[in-house]
Amino acid sequence: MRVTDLPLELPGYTHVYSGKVRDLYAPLDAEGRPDEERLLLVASNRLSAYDWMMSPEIPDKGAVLTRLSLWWFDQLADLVPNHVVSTDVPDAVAGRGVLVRRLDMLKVEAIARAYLTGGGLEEYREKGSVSGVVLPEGLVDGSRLPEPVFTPTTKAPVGEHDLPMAPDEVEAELGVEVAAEVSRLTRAILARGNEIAAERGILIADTKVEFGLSPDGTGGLVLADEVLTPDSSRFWPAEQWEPGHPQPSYDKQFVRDWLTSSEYGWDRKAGGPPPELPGHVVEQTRAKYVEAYERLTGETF
Ligand code: Q0Z
Repeated sequence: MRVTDLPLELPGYTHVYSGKVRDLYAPLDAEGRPDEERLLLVASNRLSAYDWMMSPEIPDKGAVLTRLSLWWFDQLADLVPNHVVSTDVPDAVAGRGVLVRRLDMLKVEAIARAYLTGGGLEEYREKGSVSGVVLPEGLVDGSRLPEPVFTPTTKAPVGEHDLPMAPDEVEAELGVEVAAEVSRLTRAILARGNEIAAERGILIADTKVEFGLSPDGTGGLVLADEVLTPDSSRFWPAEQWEPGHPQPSYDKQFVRDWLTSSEYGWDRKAGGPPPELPGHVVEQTRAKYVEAYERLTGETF
């Protein structure tokens, strides 16, 4: 986050934390102390590409992704309970803020992969397996896996990269029982997501979800944070899916193409910051987020 982006001053809330593209606030109680049971999760309009924050922001991105997450929570409600309490939030964050139950978050990034690419592809090329799961021979970039594979990572601080966790490391962190449940649920969420999305022209290559537990120690795992959005998942356009090379990104392809095109000719390997996005790229990118929302949910944004 750039130092020029100050958190919002929301009356009745205090800023807790900001990630790259989202912000967390805590409601204040009558005595002005932070509520220990609730958080306000706010999705910003910020966009990152090639590990850089883009400027300007993408209008409506935070609201589109928030509505998409809320819709997915409903689609997944028979698999796992979620942290959502209310969408009654301050006007300044209307549509992109959600009041949630404050949970004890697990210190594991729960990732599942349904298609092979990125770090999973690298591991497969080296070892023929991904996170300890032996895969068939002959898979290439973009291949569909026989079934979703759980590929957890550590939660690294902002700016650092997450590292793969071996199954025994996850068990040491969570206990054998919770580790098995996190794996099962993460794979089930991605499988359900792809059942729904594939009919609507979108493939979800992989996804990252976060789970928490009630601080009172009762009850099982609760699905938190955002779920099955283009920020937490790789969305691919189904009609362009062609294993054997990197797949185009559903949401970020206009940005990537423009940044590396001759029109601007940004050399990302040279290390300098990216240019301001032109209006047409911002508008095309906004349209892709809206299109994903409308295709998946069947609702107008
Ligand atoms: C989520 C994150 C950020 C948004 C903490 N229900 C919950 N209970 C406790 N903690 C969290 C949640 Cl969702 C929690 N994050 C990730 C960071 C903005 C989400 F800056 N961190």
